[in-house]
Amino acid sequence: MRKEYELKTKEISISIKKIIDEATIFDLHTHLFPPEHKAYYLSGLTAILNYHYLIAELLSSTQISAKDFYLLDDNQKANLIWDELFLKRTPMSEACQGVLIILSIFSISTKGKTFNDVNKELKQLNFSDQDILNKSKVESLVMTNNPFDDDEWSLFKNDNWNRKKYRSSLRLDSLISEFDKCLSIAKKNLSDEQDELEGILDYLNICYQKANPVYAAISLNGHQLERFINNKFWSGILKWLELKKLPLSLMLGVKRAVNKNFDQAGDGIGYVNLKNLSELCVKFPNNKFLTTCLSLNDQHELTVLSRKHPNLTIFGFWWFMNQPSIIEPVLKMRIDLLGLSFIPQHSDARITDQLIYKWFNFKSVLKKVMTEYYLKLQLNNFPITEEIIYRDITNLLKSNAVNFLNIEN
Ligand code: HDL
Ligand code: ZN
Repeated sequence: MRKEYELKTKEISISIKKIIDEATIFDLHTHLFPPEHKAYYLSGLTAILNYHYLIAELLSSTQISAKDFYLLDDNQKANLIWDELFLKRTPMSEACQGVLIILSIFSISTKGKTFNDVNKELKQLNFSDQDILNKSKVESLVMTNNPFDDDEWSLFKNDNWNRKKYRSSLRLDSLISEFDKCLSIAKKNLSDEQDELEGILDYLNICYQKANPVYAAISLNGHQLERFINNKFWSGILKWLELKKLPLSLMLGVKRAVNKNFDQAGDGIGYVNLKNLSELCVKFPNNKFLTTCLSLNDQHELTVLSRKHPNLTIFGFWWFMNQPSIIEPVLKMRIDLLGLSFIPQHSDARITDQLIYKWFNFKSVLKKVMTEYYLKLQLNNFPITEEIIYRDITNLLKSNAVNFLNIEN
């Protein structure tokens, strides 16, 4: 039951903590799949330690070569990461502390234990995806679904999984990185006389019917964004998205394969000119753009742009931005400029267990920031009640995203 009266100063932080701890979440962007998609469902300590953030940390802080590392099997890799980053060194980084948060929330102590000791204890708990979603308070999440990866896309051949819990998206990066493969997949489903755009769009229509996505998504570096604006093919895709009332999630400023040897751990940050994003919003006023930037350098301009373009909504602390030390100042900047009308976070989780630590970390920063802002409001004679706090936190962690996507949660 929430307190109806105006909160006293000393009650505000207690109410904020309680309401944020209990708040359920709509996770706007993840790489997760339901357990029924067996080959793609990832959970448990081997998967947790094979996270590419930890691989990058291992390969850049030890003399272990990427070539030798990738010759190992997943258990050997996990063992090595555990020994090097958690036993021989202090697990101080965000990604290492994330592993410790998961284990501590599962009440597993790690003091001097080997990978096998911890792995055995975690396996015995035998948590399901729903157990993990309950612990992290994630009510539903959006997957990253690539319609041009036949094996991954085979998820939509079945109806044995929960489509409200696991929402789908249309990830379109392959249309940039491997266009010919996309065309051959599209043509497999359709007649030959159509032009490339028609062929791709007819295939995407089939995928749309099967997957019922909540948005389309693409990650772009600066050059790709620049070329995106006056490109006939992408104008056609944007026209289709408008007709389908599908927002486009633009994930900007990634530079793929900065270090090719590091495989999935080798991507980095590339320069992006956000004037191009502004031009895109003006040129396509009927398209809705969800946007996040990878570089700290772009955050202020992105937030200001979101005040200028009603069809631009910013979301999340993406990848290298998802560090508690960065989130706090940037979250404050976003609130200063936008109030609470943005989607503050997504997990980007690749292993289901990660939902626990990624949302634990964000909720910790959110408590601190919201307490500071509500106390400021109170000093300005604005009465704070639990009703107000509950409404705001529900919007930030769920309703802003659900309403933007126009879906019932
Ligand atoms: O392109 C993306 O969606 C990124 O999130 C990449 O998947 C990246 O490898 C990642 O996992 N970031 O957290
Ligand atoms: Zn991602």
